[in-house]
Amino acid sequence: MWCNFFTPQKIDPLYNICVVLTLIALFPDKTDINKTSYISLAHELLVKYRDLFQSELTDREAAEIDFLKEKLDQCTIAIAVFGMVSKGKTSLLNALFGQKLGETGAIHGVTKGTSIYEWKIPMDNPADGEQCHKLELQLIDTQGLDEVGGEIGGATALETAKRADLILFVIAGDMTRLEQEAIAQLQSFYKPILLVFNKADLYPESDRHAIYLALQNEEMRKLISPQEIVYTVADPLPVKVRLQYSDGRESQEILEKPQPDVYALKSRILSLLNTEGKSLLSVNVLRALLEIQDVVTQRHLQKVQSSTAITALIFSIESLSLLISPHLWLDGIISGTYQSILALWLIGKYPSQKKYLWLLLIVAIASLSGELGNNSEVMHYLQILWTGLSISLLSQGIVDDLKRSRGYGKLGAKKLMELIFQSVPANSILWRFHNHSDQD
Ligand SMILES: Nc1nc2c(ncn2[C@@H]2O[C@H](COP(=O)(O)OP(=O)(O)OP(=O)(O)O)[C@@H](O)[C@H]2O)c(=O)[nH]1
Ligand SMILES: [Mg+2]
Repeated sequence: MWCNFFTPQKIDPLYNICVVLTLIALFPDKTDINKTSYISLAHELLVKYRDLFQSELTDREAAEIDFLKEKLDQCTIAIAVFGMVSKGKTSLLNALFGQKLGETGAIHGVTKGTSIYEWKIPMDNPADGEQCHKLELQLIDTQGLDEVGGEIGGATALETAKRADLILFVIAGDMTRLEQEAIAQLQSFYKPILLVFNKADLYPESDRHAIYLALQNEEMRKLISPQEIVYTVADPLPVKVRLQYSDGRESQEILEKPQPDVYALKSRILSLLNTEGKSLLSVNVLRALLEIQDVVTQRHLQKVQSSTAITALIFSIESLSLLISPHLWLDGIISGTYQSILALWLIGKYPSQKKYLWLLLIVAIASLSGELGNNSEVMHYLQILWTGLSISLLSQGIVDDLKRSRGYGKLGAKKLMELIFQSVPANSILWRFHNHSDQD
């Protein structure tokens, strides 16, 4: 882009140098995406971004990046359990772990706030040298959503939803409007959701089927695909059992509590984590990084725009110096010096744009040496025009690059996310989720 301000006929060798250098600067890094895991690539992006933008990040943003890095280092996947009160969220976690972790009860609002339970799961056939041989699972139990106004509006619920990699939304029958709205809201965080139809023991087979069909109506399909619905019985009601005695005593009816049935959900979670766990983790970390990048870029752009006054001042001084300078060779020195000062100042200010700015410096020096041999009056005015153009192109280039680097380019989280979405198997939850979000 810096070459626009040269005309090939005028300064041939410089034009060529500029084209070659621009191509080198723009040429992408040759990272072999197939040989490096997404986790490592996401990790690399995080670290690079943190190092380059250290001076631009607020304490909160730096801490968030450290948290994301830690998440990748530990291979931690957070699964948050949401739903209205008393749908069996805590019972479900107890059943999944096979032990009593949290209090349950028929009274509404047993769980207050959030509780985190950890679970380490080994991965199937991890490749040699591959990261994440074990995934550390964090299961997060939450307070019933109707306890916090039926919305994911409470600070804790909002934070939990943002941090989750996967959401289990627990219902216990046909869905209410409030539940549908809560799911729609959770979807705005771009997290895959499994719909857990708990308390299945309370419904005879025919009712269960009717509810299942209702969950697949057109409106519901926009929210959740039928493959994402799983039945569970986390804490079954006791059933009557008749005891027959062989010694002739009279038979007796007693109440016996059947075993919970969360097998389908457990195997669904485990297979999902085995096949897509790492992609899920990478995508969510990248999405969080993208959010930070957005905010930082926005702030950065405002600063660049506010530097326009300084740039205009530099241009005016440089033009004035060029106008009053008696010799062309002096013009070369003036313009070379100003361009170099500007480039060096910008390199300190925008370290991420270093490559382009060094390029500008090289071009400034090259232009100086190129002009020493020329001698014409027109060159005087061309110099001023060139200075103005190059400064304006430089500012525009920085703004454009910053905008681009937010999503794509070498520091772009979006580009890597796209690669991950392209690589996940068709019909996986991430694939469905991605295609589903694209349609919205
Ligand atoms: N029949 C039946 N009852 C269940 C099942 N799962 C949970 N329950 C009962 O539902 C009630 C609520 O269960 P909890 O696990 O406390 O529900 P929760 O969603 O965590 O409730 P809060 O923490 O209050 O929001 C308890 O009385 C459980 O015994 C189930 O699969 N079948
Ligand atoms: Mg609970």
